[in-house]
Amino acid sequence: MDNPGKFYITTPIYYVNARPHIGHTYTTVVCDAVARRQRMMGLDTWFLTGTDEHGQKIERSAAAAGCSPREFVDKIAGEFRALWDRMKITYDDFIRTTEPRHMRGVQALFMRLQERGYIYKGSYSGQYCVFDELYVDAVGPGAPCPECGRPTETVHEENYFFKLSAMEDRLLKYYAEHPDFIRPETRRNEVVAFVRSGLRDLSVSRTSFKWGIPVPNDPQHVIYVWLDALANYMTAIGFGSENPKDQEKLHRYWPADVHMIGKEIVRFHCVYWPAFLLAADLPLPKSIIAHGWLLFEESKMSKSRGNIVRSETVLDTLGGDALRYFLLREIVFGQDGSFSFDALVARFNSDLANGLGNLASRTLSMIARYFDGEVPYPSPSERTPADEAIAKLGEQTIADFHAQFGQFQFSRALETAWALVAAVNKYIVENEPWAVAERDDQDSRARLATILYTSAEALRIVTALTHPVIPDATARIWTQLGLGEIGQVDLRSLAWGQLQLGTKLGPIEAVFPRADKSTIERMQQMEQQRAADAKQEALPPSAQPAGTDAQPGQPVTQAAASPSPSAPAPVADSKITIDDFLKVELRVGEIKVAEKVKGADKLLRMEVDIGTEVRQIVAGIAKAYEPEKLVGRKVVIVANLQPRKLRGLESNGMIVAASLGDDGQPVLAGFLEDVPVGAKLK
Ligand code: ME8
Repeated sequence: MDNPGKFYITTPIYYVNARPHIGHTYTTVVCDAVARRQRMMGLDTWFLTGTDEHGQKIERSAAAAGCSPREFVDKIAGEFRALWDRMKITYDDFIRTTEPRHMRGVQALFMRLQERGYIYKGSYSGQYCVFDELYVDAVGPGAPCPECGRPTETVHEENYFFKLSAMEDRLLKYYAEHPDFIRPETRRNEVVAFVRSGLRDLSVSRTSFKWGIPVPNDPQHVIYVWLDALANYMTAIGFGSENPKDQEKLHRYWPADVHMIGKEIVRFHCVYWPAFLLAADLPLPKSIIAHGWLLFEESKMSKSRGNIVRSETVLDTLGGDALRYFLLREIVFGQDGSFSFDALVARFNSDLANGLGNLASRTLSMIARYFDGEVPYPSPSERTPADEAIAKLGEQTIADFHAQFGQFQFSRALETAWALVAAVNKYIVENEPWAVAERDDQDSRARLATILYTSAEALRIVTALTHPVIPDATARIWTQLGLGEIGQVDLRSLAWGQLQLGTKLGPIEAVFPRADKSTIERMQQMEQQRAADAKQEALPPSAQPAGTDAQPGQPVTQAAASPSPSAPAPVADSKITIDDFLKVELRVGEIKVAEKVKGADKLLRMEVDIGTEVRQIVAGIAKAYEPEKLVGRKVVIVANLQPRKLRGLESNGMIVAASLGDDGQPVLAGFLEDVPVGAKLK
């Protein structure tokens, strides 16, 4: 029996023959945003991701890399997991198909199909595509695969077969009775047409390689990778385990609510997987949602085409929220969409820095300035049509955003939220709170309170709604609004007017500093460097620098460690690559305000103009510099440091100084020539 209060969502499990790129990140971020929102809608949510580690393709990749399949899969699976952790993907479980819990579950499923008479032994002669892990209708040695165009291999194998041909009618009936099973509609139509055209039995075992799960009682054969891989959605939540806790979990979450996939694996998920489940008498997932491809340089981003972009490049420059927002806003879900650094930076600046970031910083800083950091009391009787319009739009935004996001129309939902952001930014400009604040009468004060309350309330609503998409920035805006932990918000009861009067704001800081043109260059350089590193790593072991094959525990001698003439020079441990250096953003800033920090005799609090914004920086230079003499001085600052707190004050960057003598006396770095504020150092 399905439990209506739960929500179980899965990503595909990614092959470990390649490192993660933005294409993998896309599906994972979509699922993460959906899972986060479902949790905020009060659902008992389970979010699964993982890695697909068996098969000939992986076996060959490991051999090419000169290591055992086990070492190879451990390394790449670790990279996937580390990336998701770095991106704060809120997966509840990470399944690897080489784990015992999975292997046991796959064997249980195989036996269940066998017991029910759906698996028989036969033999196969024909063409096989290793890339797609698929027997294909192609004739003759080396004939191109009809799916991907790569040359196929001729195989003659004794195999176990699954009676897929017997499932045609049941599948068609199921699709007809469950119109939402495959989404979007275009994919559903393709699948129905494919099944209608007739299904042939499917070979579900291989003897040509060993890196897989043995067929129960016939270990010469390993189980077909797609039967192995698809089963992860159930083995991860306990299928095949006798443990009552696992069984309870299986009961609690299966059937899955959403299998999220890219469109190239529709057939496996929408034909084979339901056929296996129908034959095994197990409940089918509720929906399979296929999205389009992320294109880069006009073709599908994929390792085999060599046109990938690594997520780390964006994380190191603009941050995780920028990438998440871009993917969900720019790409119309379901369709193919292009990734480019230019489009990413343009979106970042227009929507995040100028849109939401600007709304947050101007609203919060005016409340801080004019109302001592407390959410003001709007005048209940004197709402102008402009105030009413924003309140109404706020209510409408909540309703529309819920409906659109609930339908997986992420781009439209974000457009809806940003229409409110734009309307409020316009409302602020038209109502000129800064001018109202100049007038010292009671009516003006009440008007100012209404304008700022209205703006803050709209900001709160957009922040809550978009938290699943841009979790970091929204959590920070939420704290600045003085509202605590954003993850605790119940989105079901979100409504206009809930912002409590008198709420004390938290410390204010910019959430999205504008990116400039050099950001694009930095990202391009990082990608080039990464591609070069990857190339060097992919060299076969004989081409690796000498000395790297010393036995563990044995010292590498000087002679052995020096590179052979043809080998690239190894990077010494103490040196960093240009890539590392490019991560540090150094800028010229001008100190606008400097003052001592109470109770800390070494610290100065400064406000430093860095061209795009004024930053608060706290630095331990009070013993060496009089604050008043620093005002107007140009300094070098590290602009992209994580903010940190010193004596309760947030410091947003670091001032570069030489450190002299044993006590580290600071001497500020500077320039002999005049340099403009905001100039970059490189
Ligand atoms: O197919 N655009 O793994 P895989 C959009 N192991 N999404 C992309 C993408 C792109 N350019 N590139 C990759 C497999 N993806 C099997 C799955 S599931 C039981 C087994 C995403 O590493 C998208 O979700 O080739 C796609 O379906 C998946 O990564 C393919 O990952």
